[in-house]
Parts: sequence; C-alpha cells; structure tokens
Amino acid sequence: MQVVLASSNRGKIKEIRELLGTDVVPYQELLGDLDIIENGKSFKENAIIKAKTIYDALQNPSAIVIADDSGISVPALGGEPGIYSARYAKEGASDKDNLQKLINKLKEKEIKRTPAYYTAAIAIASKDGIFTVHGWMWGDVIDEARGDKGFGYDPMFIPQGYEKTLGELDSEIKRQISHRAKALKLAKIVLERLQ
Ligand code: ITT
Repeated sequence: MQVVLASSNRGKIKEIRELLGTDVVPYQELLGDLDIIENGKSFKENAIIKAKTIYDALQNPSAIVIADDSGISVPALGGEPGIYSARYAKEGASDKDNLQKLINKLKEKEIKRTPAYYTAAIAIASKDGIFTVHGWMWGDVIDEARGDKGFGYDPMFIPQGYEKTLGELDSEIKRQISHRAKALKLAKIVLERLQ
C-alpha cells in the first residue's frame, strides 16, 4: 500500500516512515513545493487542511494521503506554543530558534522544570472521506537543551517515567512512547479498512 505524506518536516517524515511500515512518499516528490495555509484553530483542523490540500492536488481519487499536525503545550505558559509550535519564534523559524524561544520563556518565569505534553493529530484523506486520530505524550520540559536525537523540542522534553530528554534517549524509546506512535497505531486501523 502506498501512502502520500502531506509533510515537508524531515523529522516527521523519518519517524512516520519507521512507524507506519508501509510505502510512504512525501508529497514534494510528486508535487514539488506547495504553500499549504495552516489557518485552522486546532491540531485536528490543521491536519485536515494539509491532508485535503494534498489529496485534491494529486487529482488521483484512489490516493491515500496522511498528514500530521503536532506540537508541544506547556500549561504553565497558558498552553504555549501549542498549534504555533512550528512558528513560535517567528514565521518560518528553524527548530533551533523555536527550542531556544521556549527555553527563554521558561527562564523569564524562572521555571527550571514544568509539565508539558506533545499532541499529534493525524488526518487521512481518501475517496471514502477524511478520518482523524490523535496521540499524546506527557512529560516535563526543562530550561536547557540536552542531546541531539529526535527533532524540534525533543532536547528539552523529559518523558514521564524517564530522567533524560528525548535528545539523549535512544530513538527506539521515542518510537515506543511518542504522541506520533500512539496516533499512528490508530491510523493503521483506519488504513487497513481503506485498502
Ligand atoms: P509539516 O506541516 O510540513 O508537516 P511542520 O514542521 O510545519 O511540518 P507542524 O505545523 O505540525 O509541522 O508543526 C509541528 C512542530 O511541533 C514541529 O516543527 C516541531 O517543532 C514540533 N514537534 C512536533 N512533533 C514533535 C516531536 O515529535 N518532537 C519534537 N518536536 C515536535
């Protein structure tokens, strides 16, 4: 089964390929660069926008497209950055800029460690309609970056039950416990029904 992935984020593409265990083709290989306007008010709305935009652009009714909209939320900062995780520092910011902004926000409030959670909303677009599933991972964020594994905010995120950040832990651990792994487990149930 071939699935087109409506993402240009290299970290996500790598993880989704490893977790889905099927042929995953990033949309840019088929359509080149596309400007997808993520103006939804939730992870779910943005995942639907991405999946639908790519499904329509492919003009192939039998295509199956999956999209991931995700981010990290810190309750002590009123839920920031949440759906704005990819553009927290500024529009088009790098992962490093966004990570540094979140570290700076914690430092401003003199917070060394506080609860946080990752959300992943996955949308699947097909001729049978649009389906959505979610996954979450709870833990803490700290006011420094440790390790270089994973991507995005991983170097400052300590998953519940661990003492190291996702930047330091073996990537196999993230594969077992992540928001994306949990959401994709549910997405696989949908994909099996669409074949
Ligand atoms: P696409 O829309 O092309 O998929 P994007 O990076 O713009 O790529 P999002 O709008 O979903 O994707 O933003 C997700 C951001 O949240 C991402 O840039 C990371 O900063 C962060 N994020 C999501 N999942 C993450 C993870 O597993 N580890 C670390 N950071 C993550």
